[in-house]
Amino acid sequence: MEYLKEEDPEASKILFTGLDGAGKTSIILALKREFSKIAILSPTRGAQRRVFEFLGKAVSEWDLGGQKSYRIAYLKNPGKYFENTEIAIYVIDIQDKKRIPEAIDYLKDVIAQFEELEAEPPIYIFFHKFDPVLERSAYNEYSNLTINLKEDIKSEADYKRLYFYNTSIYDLPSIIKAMSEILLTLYSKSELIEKTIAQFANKVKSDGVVVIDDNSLQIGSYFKNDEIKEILNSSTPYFLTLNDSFRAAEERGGLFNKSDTSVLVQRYKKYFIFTQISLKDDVPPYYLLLVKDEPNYQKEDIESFTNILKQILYK
Ligand SMILES: Nc1nc2c(ncn2[C@@H]2O[C@H](COP(=O)(O)OP(=O)(O)O)[C@@H](O)[C@H]2O)c(=O)[nH]1
Ligand SMILES: [Mg+2]
Repeated sequence: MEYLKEEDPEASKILFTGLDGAGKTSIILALKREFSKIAILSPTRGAQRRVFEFLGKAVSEWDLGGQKSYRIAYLKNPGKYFENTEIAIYVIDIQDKKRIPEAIDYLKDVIAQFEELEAEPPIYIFFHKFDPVLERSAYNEYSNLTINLKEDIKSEADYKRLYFYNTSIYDLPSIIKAMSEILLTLYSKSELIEKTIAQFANKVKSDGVVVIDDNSLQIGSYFKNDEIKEILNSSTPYFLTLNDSFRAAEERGGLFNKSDTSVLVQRYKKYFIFTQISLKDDVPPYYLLLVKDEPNYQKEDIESFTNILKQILYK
């Protein structure tokens, strides 16, 4: 993984900001668990600002609020904080009603800084802590709150490129959905799939991964080197044939349990894991083939990878 220099002035960045306590670090940690290997470039050290890398982008996390000095610091030197912002994500804790006016105030501050720099990056506002466990009455209340907030912000901020999401760390798909939609504005779908597969390979310590659709077409792949590429590409037909015979057996009399259609095979002194992944209810399954030096893997890693692909392919 490439490490980006923290203060590289040319690199565009994702500004990830909002009041302290809004939930920014928690969102990053949730993403980190799913994708793993988010490189924290500048660790928390009491500072209000740190930078990490996510799918090839430098993301700069930055707390607003609290000490007045922060506000003064960035007002004095807006370029340092705001320049080269490709995308801004602004997190608002909707459960902390007392601080909502403050959150909107700072948002307007952020927008004013962009205007000062004659920049107009899209701003994605996360109405965060919209937890699925909320009771129905509370759910309706928050639902109305976000609808009203959205209108308030739109009229108060007077900024064209505002987009809104309801998110919660207890509803991981809400975060993955928001992040993949945002990243899809920066990358093409196929680039994002490639980056996600590479990150997954890294997480499960695999030297090569291919994702194949029902027509045996590769929709994305990662190969550590040409040798692995060769091995995987020449093995794919074998696994697809194997899969066909499984299916035939399944149709004949249910030899195999549908929910557990993964196979582990040793070939060329390596372990191949082949599994069917379902990305949408009414479309044929996709297939995942990965090669490793060790036969172990975590089902959960494949599940979360599948969830991410789902969001990218069928949002
Ligand atoms: N209920 C709820 N709490 C959350 C959520 N996300 C974060 N939190 C909590 O909010 C607090 C502040 O979160 P943190 O990530 O440190 O905020 P930051 O200052 O913006 O980085 C922590 O106690 C988190 O556990 C969420 O989606 N729902
Ligand atoms: Mg934080």
